[in-house]
Amino acid sequence: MQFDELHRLYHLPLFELLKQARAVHEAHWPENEVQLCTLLSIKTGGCSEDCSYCAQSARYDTPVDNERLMACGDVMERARAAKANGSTRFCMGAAWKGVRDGTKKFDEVLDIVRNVSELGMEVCVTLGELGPEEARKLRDAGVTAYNHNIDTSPEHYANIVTTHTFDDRLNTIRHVQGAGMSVCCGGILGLGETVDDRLKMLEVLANLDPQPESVPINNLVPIPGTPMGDNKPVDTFAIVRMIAVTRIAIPGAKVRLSAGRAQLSEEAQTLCFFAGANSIFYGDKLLTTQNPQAQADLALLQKLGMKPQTPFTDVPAPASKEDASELVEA
Ligand code: SAM
Ligand code: DTB
Ligand code: SF4
Repeated sequence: MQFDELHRLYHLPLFELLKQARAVHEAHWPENEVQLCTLLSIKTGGCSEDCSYCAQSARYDTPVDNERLMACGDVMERARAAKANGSTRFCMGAAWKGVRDGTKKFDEVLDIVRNVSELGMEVCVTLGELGPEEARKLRDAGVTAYNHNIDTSPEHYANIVTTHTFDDRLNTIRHVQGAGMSVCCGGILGLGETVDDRLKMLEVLANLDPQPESVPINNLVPIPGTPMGDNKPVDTFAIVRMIAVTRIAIPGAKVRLSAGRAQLSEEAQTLCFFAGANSIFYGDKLLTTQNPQAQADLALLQKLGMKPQTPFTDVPAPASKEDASELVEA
């Protein structure tokens, strides 16, 4: 789907847009389920990059303390607790520019992934830039999805980050696809972008081949000390419209209502679910910032008559390597 069509959909009368998004949602996701994902920051702060929204960049004086890579046993404790609380996906984030094969830290991450993947949840990691070899090793260790966001439009990206480029992000996504992992890729609303920037970001996401398996829509959590620390919240209806257009443009994706949910009312979140969001981060903390309390989330889903996604007996396999290499060659 191209920009003009996304623009037309976005600017429909709200109820017409929601009607179309509902129809797509019900055709693809009839179960009325919400995926619960637990996030864990396995290596916090001290990042070399200058992403101007991020609490973990070493360039800004933020409230976050730097922490080394967590020990495997400590990660496993958190992963087991996440599973016991009903999460079906465990997402581990590291504040790195990227990872390189042959380094001690990469071997440690592979070991963590191998252990977590035995628990029977989907395993997602977000470690920054990857090459083809790193991608293959992560897949073999048991990663089901790799999170790497494009965050905003190609045009706005250089206003937000200068230490890597939009094309660098796309290259990593290609390597993830080439290795046969699912791609989790989305962005942030509230970085001083225009609505057209948001739709240009969505155009890139919708034209990835294959389309992303999941699309996190983050709302900026303004972090004191960062260049975006005083940004104003995005209007709720703009968030809802963006989710609805994402649902229509990428019908098979989990659309994850991600960071910034603690700043949204229950009614605003409900509109987001109605528009097509079917995944959330679950648990009291995101990477470094607050998320709604787990009990409050379960109570909200119950009030709405929605169900947490049923835990798996078998974790769904990502696309086979053969399929993926055909896609890359095509
Ligand atoms: N270093 C890795 C990377 O850049 O891909 C992984 C971690 S990074 C924290 C993952 C994503 O979290 C970012 O791409 C961004 O979309 C989101 N994020 C980070 N800080 C945020 C904030 N303050 N508010 C909302 N979303 C944020
Ligand atoms: C994503 O798109 N959002 C998550 C996850 N992928 C790694 C991270 C949100 C971080 C919010 C800010 C923080 O807690 O530091
Ligand atoms: Fe934050 Fe990731 Fe950017 Fe590092 S690369 S500053 S962790 S968003």
